[in-house]
Amino acid sequence: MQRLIPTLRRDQVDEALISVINTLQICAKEISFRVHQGELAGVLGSTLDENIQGETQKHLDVLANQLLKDILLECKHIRAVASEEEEGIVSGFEDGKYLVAFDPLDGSSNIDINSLVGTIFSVLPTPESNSGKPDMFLQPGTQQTAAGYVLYGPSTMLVFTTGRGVRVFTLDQKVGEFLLTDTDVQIPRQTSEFAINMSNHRHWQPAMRDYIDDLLLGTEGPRGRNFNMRWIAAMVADVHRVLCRGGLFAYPWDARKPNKPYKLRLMYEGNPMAWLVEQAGGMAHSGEQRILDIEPTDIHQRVGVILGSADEVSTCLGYLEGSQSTKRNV
Ligand code: AFP
Repeated sequence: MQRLIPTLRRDQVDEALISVINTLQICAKEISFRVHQGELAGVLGSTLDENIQGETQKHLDVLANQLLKDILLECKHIRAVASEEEEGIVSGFEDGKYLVAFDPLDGSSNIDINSLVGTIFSVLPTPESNSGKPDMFLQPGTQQTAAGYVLYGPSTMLVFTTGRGVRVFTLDQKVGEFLLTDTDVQIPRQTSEFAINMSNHRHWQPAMRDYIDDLLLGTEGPRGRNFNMRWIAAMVADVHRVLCRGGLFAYPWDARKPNKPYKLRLMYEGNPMAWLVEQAGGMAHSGEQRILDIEPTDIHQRVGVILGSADEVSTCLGYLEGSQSTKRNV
């Protein structure tokens, strides 16, 4: 089985980017070790703090964030990093070619139940302005040069794209190396499985409720077939399932917080996952536009997400079309 670096060279990836991805895989191994040690590493449980998003921080969130920052900022090709856990950006080498945005431990509420978590990352080119400020990161997802995630599950997997399809590597614990286990992930166009937090049903816009209600009607409804539901409560794991066997994943507009109606973050979750899904033949949409075309205005901005099997995402968008003006009438 092929190792990471030779695969990147075969894909003719730029040497500086290879170095960035190599640094990311070093971080992944460090975090994987601690996640798998669990209680034995003494890092489970919550801190007394909240992160910049107002969410309770877990000890492992803090540790993963620190590891990523410390290791990535040693790489001379990295100009700066932005993390879900940090208010501002952290600068690296002034002439670094790349920026890295990451969610250090997505799904961290799963840590204490020994369930799936992961690290999501997005690599962007340093813009000409090289301002050293957060605005360097405000580039649409179409500008990403690499994006992916590490899933810390029964096995640790590194899944990423550099724009030449989606590659999957599995960490061989015996030799401590990521080995290529899938060269070209493809999401089936059709699916009978969806993932959404159903407890938010009453807060969605009416068109989203109609779409999900029709899925639930199964053979007795307009879709004429039964749909299965899965929810791991970690985007990284739910999207991994979609990449493995298809499905629709959605975290849509929610009426509870009128000025912050979305939960997921564009730079650390929406963009990298959208690019992976598109590279695997799927679709990724905010409910209003293609996620990768969104011009970000803030490194921590949130976004609606509907992604997965192309035909199913199109069907869902068909329900939402023309309903934008009714959003506030839920
Ligand atoms: P945490 O990292 O704080 O656990 O949040 C993960 C997440 O943002 C995303 O990965 C999930 O899709 C979503 O939350 C699940 O949240 P709910 O189950 O509360 O809807």
